[in-house]
Amino acid sequence: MKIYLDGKFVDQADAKISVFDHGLLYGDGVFEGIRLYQGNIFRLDAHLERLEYSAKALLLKMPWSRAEIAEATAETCRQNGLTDGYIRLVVTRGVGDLGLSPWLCPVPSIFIIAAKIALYPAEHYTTGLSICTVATRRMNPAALPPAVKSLNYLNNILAKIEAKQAGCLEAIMLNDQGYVAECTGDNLFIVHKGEILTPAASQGALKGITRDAIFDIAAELKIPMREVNLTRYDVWNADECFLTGTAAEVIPVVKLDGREIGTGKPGTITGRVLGAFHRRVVVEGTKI
Ligand code: PXG
Repeated sequence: MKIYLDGKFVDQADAKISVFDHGLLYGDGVFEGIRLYQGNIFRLDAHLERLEYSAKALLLKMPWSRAEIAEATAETCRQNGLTDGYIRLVVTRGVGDLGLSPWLCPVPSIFIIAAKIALYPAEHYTTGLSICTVATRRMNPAALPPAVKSLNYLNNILAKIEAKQAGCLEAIMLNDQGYVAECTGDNLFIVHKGEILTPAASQGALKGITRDAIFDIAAELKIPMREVNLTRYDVWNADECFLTGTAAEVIPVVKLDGREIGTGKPGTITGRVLGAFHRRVVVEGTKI
């Protein structure tokens, strides 16, 4: 596998980062997870815009243009002969001193991995996921804005550990007011009385690229959709529930905290959204 690292393509074994890189020492950096479908990078510009916003939030000045990063991303796919896969694009603060000071890290690093992704086991796309709510709360925006896709993912990792300990593949994280924020690596949606409802980003949800696509799909399918504050009660009493993410795409949820959602089977609106998503992934991509 060829990895793009600071302007060069290197073998996986040679793709190394310094132990003094603040991305490693402090989680000081930003990243994107992007999909490649039949030689098309899904919503690449939106991913690169989010990367720029995340970097700006950390005052991490990226010395590359969006076009340069886009080309490096496409070239990484080409170098690996990949037409379908998952791209991980990472920007670190770069090498600095021992000590937090980011201003002592003059040169950020960028690396791009284009590989395959293990989705949820295939059967869950037809049977649906059983998820739970975990005790770990989504970070307060006044501490670390959850909209920043930073290399510091411990909040989500702690929640993921709790999910696994409870025997679930994914879990709901509440914000510190007790409203549903999102899942550990996916955005959450419910269907109630024919409407699609999802928490606003201000409730602690990442502004997911797949989530954005759901707004477009809802408009296309003429299904009303709104951002609302959701409690667990709302999800327990929903007619349908589904999650979205770059890796997960659109996956139905049929149980939360031991309570069946709706009929306990993936819902019809979820199925229509999933179908519409699959029709869009290639056409909405940038050709590599
Ligand atoms: N919420 C969070 C916290 C995420 O990290 C999403 C929602 C979905 O956003 P997109 O843009 O992908 O539709 C994400 C992104 C993993 C993993 O291994 C998942 C993400 C990122 C990194 C790793 O499960 N999902």
